[in-house]
Amino acid sequence: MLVTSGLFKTFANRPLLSRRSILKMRKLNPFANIPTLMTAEEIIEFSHNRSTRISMKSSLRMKKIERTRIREITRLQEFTKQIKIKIGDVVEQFPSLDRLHPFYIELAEILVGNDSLKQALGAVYNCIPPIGDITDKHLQAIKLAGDFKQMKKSRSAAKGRISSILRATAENIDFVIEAKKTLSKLPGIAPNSPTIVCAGFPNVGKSTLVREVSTAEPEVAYYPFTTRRVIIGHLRVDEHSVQIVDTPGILDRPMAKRNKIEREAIAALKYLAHVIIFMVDPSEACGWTFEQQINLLNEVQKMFPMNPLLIVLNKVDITPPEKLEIARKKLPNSQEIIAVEGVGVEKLMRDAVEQVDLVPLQESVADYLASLTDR
Ligand SMILES: Nc1nc2c(ncn2[C@@H]2O[C@H](COP(=O)(O)OP(=O)(O)OP(=O)(O)O)[C@@H](O)[C@H]2O)c(=O)[nH]1
Ligand SMILES: [Mg+2]
Repeated sequence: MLVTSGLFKTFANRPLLSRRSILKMRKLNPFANIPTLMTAEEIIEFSHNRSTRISMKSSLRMKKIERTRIREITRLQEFTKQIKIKIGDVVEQFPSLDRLHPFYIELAEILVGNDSLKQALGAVYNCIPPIGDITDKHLQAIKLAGDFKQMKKSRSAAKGRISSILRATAENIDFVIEAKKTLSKLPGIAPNSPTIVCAGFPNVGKSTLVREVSTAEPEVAYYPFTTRRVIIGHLRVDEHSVQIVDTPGILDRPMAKRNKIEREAIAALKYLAHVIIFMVDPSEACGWTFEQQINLLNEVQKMFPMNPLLIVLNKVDITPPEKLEIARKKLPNSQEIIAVEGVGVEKLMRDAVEQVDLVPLQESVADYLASLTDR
């Protein structure tokens, strides 16, 4: 528990953000707003049900065959209309990848593959013209049909052929649905809030720190690779609303050898970090040596030379004095914390926010607010 008063004590008793506003933050993920999408079979069944339930108005004085003709035409039109709406939903409700925040573009690439996603969306969309053609052709046949049987036959032939087109692209629809499921779990990012990204080897205590200072509740465990995706927490540092990003641990190895989870962490550093907190565990209780952690630190500094970076020695409560001495000598500009007890974390957050150039962020918020009143 926290020993400090003021800023962080408030978090323990009263969360910074209500559940509602946290849900709202999630909505900042463009994939979280996509409505539920139907599979090919669901679309067919839904459209069929709609088409059989449609009521049509026709005069009772009309001949029975003409009333049947109108009914068959209306049913087929309704079937096609619903199919097109639902196919349109799959494609149009998906945010246009090119216009997204680069973090989401990169994550979509890592998690689902942007080319595969675009190809699946394109294939689904390409079903619409042939469906229109089949409908027109069969509507024409119904209009010209001389008896009931022919009318019904044309209507059901059209529905059968349209259903086949849809079934042929079922895999593409499934791909889009899966992609939506995966991407909607990504955190929402407030693009103009100062953002601290916490990185380091697995098991060094990143999630412990993020839990301690923010609204996020990432899992903490004594074993490595606990955090498997990027998690965002929110906190207030004086008058600033700040985001802190917990990342999966990264190992000291070449980029080409990194797995999807590590690449997610790198994407957070690359696209979200205004300031990086690089956490080192000098006790080596994490399972990796101090030297290995230094190598990773050097690599991260090389990858992001423009980013302010704070080095933090965590777990100083269990670090033997001789190891702590070596760490202090090697990293003279580091801060020491005990994340698990909240010791040193308030100063760390203040120092991190101080590193962020807030002026451009504030200006972009001001521009945004001004653009709202201009309308
Ligand atoms: N003694 C001590 N233990 C700590 C401290 N901070 C974290 N730990 C412990 O270290 C272990 C790993 O903590 P996590 O926060 O899960 O580490 P992580 O860096 O998020 O790990 P990954 O998600 O696997 O990358 C847990 O058992 C924590 O309780 C600390 O300051 N002192
Ligand atoms: Mg973690």
